[in-house]
Amino acid sequence: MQEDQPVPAQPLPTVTAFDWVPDFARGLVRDIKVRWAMEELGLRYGVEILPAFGERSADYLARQPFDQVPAFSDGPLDLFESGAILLYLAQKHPGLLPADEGAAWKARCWLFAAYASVEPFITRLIIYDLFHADKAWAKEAREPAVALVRQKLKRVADALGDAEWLAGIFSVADIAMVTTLENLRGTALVAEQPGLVRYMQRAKDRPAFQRALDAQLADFTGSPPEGWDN
Ligand SMILES: N[C@@H](CCC(=O)N[C@@H](CS)C(=O)NCC(=O)O)C(=O)O
Repeated sequence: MQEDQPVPAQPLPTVTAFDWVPDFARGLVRDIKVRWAMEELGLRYGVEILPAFGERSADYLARQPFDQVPAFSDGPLDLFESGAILLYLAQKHPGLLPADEGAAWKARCWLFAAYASVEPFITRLIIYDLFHADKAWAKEAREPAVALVRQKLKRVADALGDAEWLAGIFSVADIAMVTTLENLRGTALVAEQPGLVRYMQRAKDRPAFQRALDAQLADFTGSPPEGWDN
């Protein structure tokens, strides 16, 4: 290429997000994890807004086989699963994994722990509370579900101890864990673990988190489906 010719602009990495979600989900939709990581890394990104309801484009399933958000594109690369996207970003750009190899693996372990050892228990409880609270079977099932969430929260709190972050420095493990625990915001369960309350606050006080949250909220410009009663 001749020197006087402008270098073509690279398309920005892009994350998908919804145009509308009900109030209880605002700030929790998983594109926030990707936005937060991008903000921490100081990287610009684009957002592809998808209709939350109705038809999504035919090729979207090829990029996100579960027809969910987020999907992430970086040049020719299409990724799905927010945890994989976090790991991709942390491996591509310095800043969100510790430099020490052992500590970096500890961060990866904690990222997987957020998704595999904590999230399923929280999700079950949230489903009972949000969608089945009036059903007798859910009322019965809630107590053992809460007990399991309490147990997981205690394990995370004990492992964190007095440390600031799960793997030494702030890392993708903390983005994964904090956004997972945030799903309990409608309950008093995190409040039972003062160490976790401080941890969550420390993380959410980061300007990058606030920018990610503001950006997600600002992108909810759509309307609820017809007949929706919030
Ligand atoms: N394990 C996936 C879960 C993705 C997911 O549950 N996305 C939700 C939003 S937070 C979604 O798109 N829900 C709409 C649907 O399932 O139709 C990830 O972490 O990326």
